Amino acid sequence: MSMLKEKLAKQFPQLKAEIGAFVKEHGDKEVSKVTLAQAYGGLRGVKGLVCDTSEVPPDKGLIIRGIELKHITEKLPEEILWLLLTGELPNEAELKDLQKDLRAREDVPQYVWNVLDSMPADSHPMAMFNTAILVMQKESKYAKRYSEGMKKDDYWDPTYEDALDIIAKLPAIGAYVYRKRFNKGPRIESDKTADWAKNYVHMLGLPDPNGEFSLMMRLYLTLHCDHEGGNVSAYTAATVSSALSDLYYSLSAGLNGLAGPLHGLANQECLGWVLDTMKKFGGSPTEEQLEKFAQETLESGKVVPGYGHAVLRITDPRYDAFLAFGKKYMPNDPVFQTVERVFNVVPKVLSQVQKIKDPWPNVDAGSGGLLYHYGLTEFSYYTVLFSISRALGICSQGVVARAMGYPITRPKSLPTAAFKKLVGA
Ligand code: HAX
Repeated sequence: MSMLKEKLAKQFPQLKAEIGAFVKEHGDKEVSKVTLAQAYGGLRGVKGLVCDTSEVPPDKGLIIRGIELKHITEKLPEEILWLLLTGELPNEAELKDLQKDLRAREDVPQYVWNVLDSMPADSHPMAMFNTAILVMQKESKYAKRYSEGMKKDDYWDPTYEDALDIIAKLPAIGAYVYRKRFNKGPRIESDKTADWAKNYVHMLGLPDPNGEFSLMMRLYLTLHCDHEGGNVSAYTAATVSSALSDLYYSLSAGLNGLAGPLHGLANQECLGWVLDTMKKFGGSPTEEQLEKFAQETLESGKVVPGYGHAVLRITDPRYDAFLAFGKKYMPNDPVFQTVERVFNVVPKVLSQVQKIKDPWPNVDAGSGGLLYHYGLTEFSYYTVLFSISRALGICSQGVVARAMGYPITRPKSLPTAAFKKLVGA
């Protein structure tokens, strides 16, 4: 048994008992109220979900298992996966063991390549990526064990196996989606000596002469890993998973949500917006020009992508981490300079619009400029990168939910007439 699985096998029963006792003792206490505006407003701020892998306080941003993001930006994504699942960072032996386990699971079935090859040449990279995950559903160890009959207490075990199987394969799948969709040549075989992020860069086939791009990819795959349980992708995946659908079904469902422009697709839209400003003004625009461009975006009824957030009320620490990386490695890159300048201007513009609750940059405002610098210029691909990272969190949340035996999700809906009656309107 791998060291990670062994650790979880010890932890989970104890945690489940703790949570069981906690809910038994305090189960009737009120934790949240729901106003009519919240019911019609995407349930913003309603505390009705449990997520133990990470939390996002509005004034702090992402905290993974109690550790603020700024303290773990140097970590490998594999270390973050261990942290998400266990609540602790791995020691050297544990990390090596996990990396070895992932490597043993990384081979992708041939039929996945065949399916991707048969998709329309102009498919969106996210549709290709999510199709590849879904088509592998028949590999699910959870689905197989469930159909054979398994005790509820064992559900987490094959879910964990599915999680590791999927995570191990995602870099190769993502890289092939890139090479296929953008005519970059044949598939590149995995480098069995590289870590998860470096191997991904290797399989993308983009130049990385001094290893900087791999460093950036490590950071990218760490920063996007998880963002508590209420965002569209995590919540969707958890809902699908709560029906005891396996992780292949639930992860692809969640990532279909990530493909929306108000969620992960902002990643691609944001760089498009930055490049549009450069095209319009023939190079890196001045702050005055950017201010005008942002105003025009708002006046045309569009959102400024990469800015605003449903939960955060500060500059996203993930954006801060990207900005720091850019300042260190590409301070003179004109696209990066524009990204920086946008940050000096857009919050001021958005602050003047009363209805916008958060004028600050989110994770998507900074990453595109860095990817562009390293030659990953096809920005419709960016959400696939986001997905590979987010799979760490979604899969971890799925394993934990199975281990805790959480039930099927079923909030209550009412028709408008019933709400009118409820509030005496
Ligand atoms: N530009 C223009 N208008 C904005 C805006 C922005 N960046 N951010 C919010 N608003 C508008 C909203 O569209 C909304 O307008 P309506 O009432 O007319 O619909 C109003 O301000 C109130 O919105 P809010 O309460 O401040 O924000 P929400 O919780 O409703 O939405 C969003 C949060 C992230 C969806 C929103 O800020 C947005 O659309 N931002 C731009 C897209 C983006 O960057 N998305 C990525 C978010 C991070 C993420 O999930 N990455 O995956």
